[in-house]
Amino acid sequence: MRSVSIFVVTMGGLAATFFPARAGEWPQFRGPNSSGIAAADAAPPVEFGPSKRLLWKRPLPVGHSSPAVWGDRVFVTTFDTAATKLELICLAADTGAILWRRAAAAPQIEETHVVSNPATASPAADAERVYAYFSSYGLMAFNHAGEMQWDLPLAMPKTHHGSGASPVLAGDLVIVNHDAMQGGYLLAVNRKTGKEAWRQAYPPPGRVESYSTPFLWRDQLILHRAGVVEAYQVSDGKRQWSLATGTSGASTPVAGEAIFVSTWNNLGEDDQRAPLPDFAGLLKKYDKNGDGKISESEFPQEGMLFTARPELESVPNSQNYAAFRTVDRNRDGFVDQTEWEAFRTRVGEMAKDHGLLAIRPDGEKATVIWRENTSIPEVPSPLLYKSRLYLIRNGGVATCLDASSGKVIYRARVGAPGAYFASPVEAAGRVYLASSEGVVTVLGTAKDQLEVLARNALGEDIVATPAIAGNAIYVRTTRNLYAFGDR
Ligand SMILES: [Ca+2]
Ligand SMILES: [Ca+2]
Repeated sequence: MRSVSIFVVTMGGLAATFFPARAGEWPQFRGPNSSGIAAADAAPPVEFGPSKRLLWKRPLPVGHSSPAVWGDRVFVTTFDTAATKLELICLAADTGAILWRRAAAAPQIEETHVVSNPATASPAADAERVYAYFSSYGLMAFNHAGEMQWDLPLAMPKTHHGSGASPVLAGDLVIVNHDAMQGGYLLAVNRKTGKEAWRQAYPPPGRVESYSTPFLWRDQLILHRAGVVEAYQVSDGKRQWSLATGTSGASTPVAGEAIFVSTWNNLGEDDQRAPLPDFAGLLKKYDKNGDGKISESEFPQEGMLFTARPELESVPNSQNYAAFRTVDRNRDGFVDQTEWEAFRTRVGEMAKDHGLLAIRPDGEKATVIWRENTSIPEVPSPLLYKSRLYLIRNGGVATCLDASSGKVIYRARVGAPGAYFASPVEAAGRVYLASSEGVVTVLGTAKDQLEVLARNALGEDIVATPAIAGNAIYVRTTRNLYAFGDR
């Protein structure tokens, strides 16, 4: 235990200096400490594309994970759909040549949401090893030559939509949010040995798994989980504080002086809530036999739209419908006025918790310093750069906020519509935003209004967050991994 306490002291100091990255390193999901902030001397191009500043292009099996970069190596996880094979692939950073590939012997493959994939966890890398995590398999570590260092199979959790969290490095540990509908836990494993350091079970009720990557802040791991933001001590996994809030727990927090979490509720914004008529309006539209209540056959067959994801209408299961049985609480086969108004009230209450929260721990709880409720992304994480927060929402709606006050500096469409799953990243004072339709928009950060420096169309769908190391930006589309930069 002594070595653990020494490590915590060291770690606190390191975290306070924000893990400055050196050139050529993008060690895990969203780079140094999952911040999305590249090394200070990173110099990726502004304008690039399939025929502009292309260093190399490598076809890969699908996967939504981001590349990790360490020195002359790029690591990425993939899923070969036809062969049902999960792999960690190592490529040469200068040529894109595949140096080695190692399969995870998963006994079964997790079911995922249609927009997700069993290879969503980005690898993490350090000078000695690379760590790969698949929810369907567990954790593995290899050295840079591809020799297995250790192997830690984990029972596959039961989830609604599959896993989404990536492993992160914290001191001597690799941390994994191995979440589940029930029985999920936070796991810390020694980097060198693969031995479990601690395992902290998430408190019940679970019901819905979370998808976010833990964020290391001082000596705590900040977790954004379904219905809660909470912190665990790095040294022993003990829960420190928690803040209950209605959120799906998809995006990764960031932190500076305060902690910023993009909590998201599918009823949280005006354009996500279908207008539900009052009971008189409901009767007028659906009460065909005029008995003053709505039978199951009168209720709209497709259900009643009650939450929407604007601009994602073409994505299967992206819109939510209220089923008749959800509203007919007493199961008498009719929706009456009491039930309908109770349903509308429930919807209104569920809508309350939502927004980008700036929070500060306060004993076993946390205080919300400020909250921004509008244009909050569901999946992309916030980016904190020079005391400003950058958010990108579906449709290409960018919001820039003052991190200390929450004041909106600007909110504007960047001109690249469609869904956004990739998180914003920063390098050389520029913010890079990748749309699912394959456009990487580059923003300047020096002005108080939107400044679009480039819109780079790759012509292929993008789900993964780009990685930036040295003078290159690595962009993974659903088919290829691209490296762009000046030779
Ligand atoms: Ca009726
Ligand atoms: Ca009823």
